[in-house]
Amino acid sequence: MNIIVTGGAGFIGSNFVYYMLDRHPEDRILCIDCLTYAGNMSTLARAMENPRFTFYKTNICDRAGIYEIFEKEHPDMVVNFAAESHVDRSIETPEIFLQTNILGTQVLMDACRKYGIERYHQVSTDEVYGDLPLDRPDLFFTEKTPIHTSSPYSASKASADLLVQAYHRTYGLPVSISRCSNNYGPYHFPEKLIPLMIANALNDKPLPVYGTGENVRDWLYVEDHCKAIDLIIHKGRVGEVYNIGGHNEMKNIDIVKLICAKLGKSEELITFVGDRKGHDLRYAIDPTKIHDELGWLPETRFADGIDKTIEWYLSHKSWWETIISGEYRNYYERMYANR
Ligand code: NAD
Ligand code: TDX
Repeated sequence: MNIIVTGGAGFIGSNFVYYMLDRHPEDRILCIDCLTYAGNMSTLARAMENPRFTFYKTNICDRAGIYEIFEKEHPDMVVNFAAESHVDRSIETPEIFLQTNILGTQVLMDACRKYGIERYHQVSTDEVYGDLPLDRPDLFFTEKTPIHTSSPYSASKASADLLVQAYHRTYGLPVSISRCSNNYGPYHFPEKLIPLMIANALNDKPLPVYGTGENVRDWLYVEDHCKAIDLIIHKGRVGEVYNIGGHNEMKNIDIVKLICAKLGKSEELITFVGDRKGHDLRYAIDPTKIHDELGWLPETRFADGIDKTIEWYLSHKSWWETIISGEYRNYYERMYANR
């Protein structure tokens, strides 16, 4: 099979590229990524040596460029990871989120319609369901939970999901959608909570916790997410949505304290800063459907996953040090200086 993976130079996309190259020696992986600030060719260095991997530096909004790739490669499947993915940046500059996340999705699906496809898979997020209250631990997001978004990022992802469902109903495009909770693991860009705290702690810099730090996220090791998507594209039902989550809820402040403890750093580095606008309180996924239909369960316990992740950041310092010494410094200054 020829499988297009968009956004493969980013965090989850690159992990998926490596997962698929390892697990499916019969498949070719065609990565499309325009290399925004979040995309990194050094992440794909090992894949570039594999004859079953091809990289296209193309924007998913570039219709002519995307059609050209489809014409040449005759893909059997598309897995769309390409997105602007950081909530804080969406609050600062929403427009690019609407372009890439909604219009880029449309271009990819138009190409699928024009050239034919076995499966178009949209990688979505639990954030499309909005948030849950902190005092109702009995509540979880199911696939039937109404869409109710908070940030420009989540609104753009929800819009894309609706468009994907419309292309299925109207044009019969064979689609599937997965909505996943917060991922962590190797190649996570250091603007997100876990890698930012690891990098700052290692550099003895303040650890900026938004608001009270009581907000809850449901953490999933990235490889478990990749496995779930592999199952959905091969065995999942067309037209369906599958929630993917780890049943692993943690308060932000507890994650940051854990990182301090693991790295032998003082909790005095923790600095409470102004809250994120519209900050979602709690995400928690009910993964019953994907478990019952496809037998998926998360395999990595958080205790093991966080150790592997910290170990990875310790042994790949040049990967993240290169990132945080570049344009990232301006971002960090803008986002945190007067918070
Ligand atoms: P990321 O920001 O690390 O990577 C995004 C990648 O997409 C980058 O390589 C970037 O260069 C590329 N890209 C961005 N705009 C593009 C465009 N217009 N054309 C081509 N390439 C483009 O993101 P991530 O954390 O790996 O997330 C991947 C997907 O998973 C996203 O769709 C996101 O919404 C979803 N998701 C992420 C999480 C999470 O915890 N990170 C959780 C649930 C869902
Ligand atoms: O410096 C920080 N301090 C802090 O307290 C950062 C960067 C984050 N936070 C908080 C905000 C959130 O409550 O940590 C929590 C996690 O924040 P992020 O890592 O930015 O992730 P989140 O906003 O939960 O969104 C992530 O999960 C869902 C991904 O970035 C999305 O792409 C995905 O859809």
